[in-house]
Amino acid sequence: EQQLMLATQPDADLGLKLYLQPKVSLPDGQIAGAEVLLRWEHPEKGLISPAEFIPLAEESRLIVALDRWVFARSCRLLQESTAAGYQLPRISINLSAKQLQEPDLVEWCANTVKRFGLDPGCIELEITETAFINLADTVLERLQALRNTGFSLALDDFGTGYSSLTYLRRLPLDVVKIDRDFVADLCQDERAATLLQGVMQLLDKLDFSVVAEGIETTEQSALLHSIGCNVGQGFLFHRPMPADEFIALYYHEA
Ligand code: G
Ligand code: G
Ligand code: MN
Ligand code: NA
Repeated sequence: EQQLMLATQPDADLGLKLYLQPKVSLPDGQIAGAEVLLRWEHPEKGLISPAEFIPLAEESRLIVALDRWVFARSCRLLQESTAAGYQLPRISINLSAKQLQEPDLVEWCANTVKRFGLDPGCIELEITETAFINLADTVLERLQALRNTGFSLALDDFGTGYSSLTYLRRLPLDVVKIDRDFVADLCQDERAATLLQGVMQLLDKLDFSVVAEGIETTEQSALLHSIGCNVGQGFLFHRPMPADEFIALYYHEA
């Protein structure tokens, strides 16, 4: 337990690095934010994707410490950037399902942003749909409290869960992220495009901001924009990159 506590300290060197993937406004590509994605620099094997180690960490409470380390590191990045004269756009941080089971989640997040002198409004928390399969009242209250504290909440991987529409009705959300499987099918499959067009109208009526993930082609980008999606993320625009590269890119563009 003590080791878990230590590991959440942002200066602990775990061989882990924060990468940032820009979110851009469609269609002009201006940077509107960034998602923090973890990378593990293994001394022999090189860069290891979180797709390989996050599922393992999720089998135990290690994921709680890992997510909190990412959160604290991200706060430190924002603080240090501001001190160096670089004001970064809003940063999105992934929270795993297990995190929502932690009774001290809200207090910990609020204390951590305060410790770094940050406004919670500069952080968005991304939570994958499948985290809500067992939607307990305590979880709903925790989400509401996070939002009341000032964090934005994003529903990640929208459309892949079992009751996506229920989540839209019940969860206190600001942003919905369209899963990249939808985006991948968009230009080959007319029914996928029609479905997404209807979904976009629905999300617009419910006043959610929408981000499309996994945009790889200009055709996808143009189609998404034509059906009302104003923000996107994907290899077409930028791959995830080290934080210093992101800052250079953002300030070069700004
Ligand atoms: O960056 P990449 O696409 O390889 O990420 C693979 C998976 O790992 C994605 O599902 C992504 O959401 C997840 N992931 C990346 N960084 C983090 C993190 O800091 N915390 C959690 N919980 N998941 C992450
Ligand atoms: O689960 P989550 O949505 O957080 O996953 C983010 C993952 O998606 C990261 O691992 C990131 O590297 C990956 N990703 C980002 N853009 C693209 C893209 O355009 N195509 C594909 N295939 N993956 C992407
Ligand atoms: Mn995500
Ligand atoms: Na996602």
